[in-house]
Amino acid sequence: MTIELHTWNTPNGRKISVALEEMGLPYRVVPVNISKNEQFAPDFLAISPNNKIPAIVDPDGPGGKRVSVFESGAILLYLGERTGKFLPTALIDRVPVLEWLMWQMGGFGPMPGQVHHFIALENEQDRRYGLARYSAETRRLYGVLDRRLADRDYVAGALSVADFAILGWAWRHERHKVSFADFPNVGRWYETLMARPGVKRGMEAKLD
Ligand SMILES: N[C@@H](CCC(=O)N[C@@H](CS)C(=O)NCC(=O)O)C(=O)O
Repeated sequence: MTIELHTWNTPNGRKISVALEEMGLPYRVVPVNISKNEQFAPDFLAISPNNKIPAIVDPDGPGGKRVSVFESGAILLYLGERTGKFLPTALIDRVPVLEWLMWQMGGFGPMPGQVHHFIALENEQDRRYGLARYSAETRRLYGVLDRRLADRDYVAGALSVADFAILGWAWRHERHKVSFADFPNVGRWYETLMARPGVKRGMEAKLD
């Protein structure tokens, strides 16, 4: 049955359209225009109480029951469990997927997200400290990722939901002023992923 994807055209939104396409799950986009505060509508808050996209509704969840899921990391784990794709079952193989998914959720998203905020400020005084702080942290995170990818194709062994999570933010590297020339292993990983037909469809899907 068709999954509802409540989303908008943002890095966190793209993680899920990419995952759904790669997993071959049918879905229908329900746009939530966050620039018009639609994330505060009671119907949306009922499935996403933190007023943030993305969220999904699976009419055919566990036990055949309708289930909603918010927080992109939780959604990726849910979809991985549901399909058995891009989420290994053996604990020893799952550990690095969980590590790199949590790494993305805790840092490689919140930090470049702050760069996107501060870079857009017009007042130079307001801008300077925040931009310096969050740009440095964002570059540090790219360095961590670059070292991780030095001797492997994907962050956690086989291609996994952790790659989809990280890709959503790497997709916006130009906006947070990061050049892959400085992080060549990330650049190689990015090009490999973006060349996949499923990723392409997920990146091109109309989310707004
Ligand atoms: N930790 C959340 C973050 C989601 C998030 O920050 N969503 C933003 C768009 S990328 C949003 O909906 N912002 C609207 C708001 O904060 O009111 C996740 O990964 O799902």
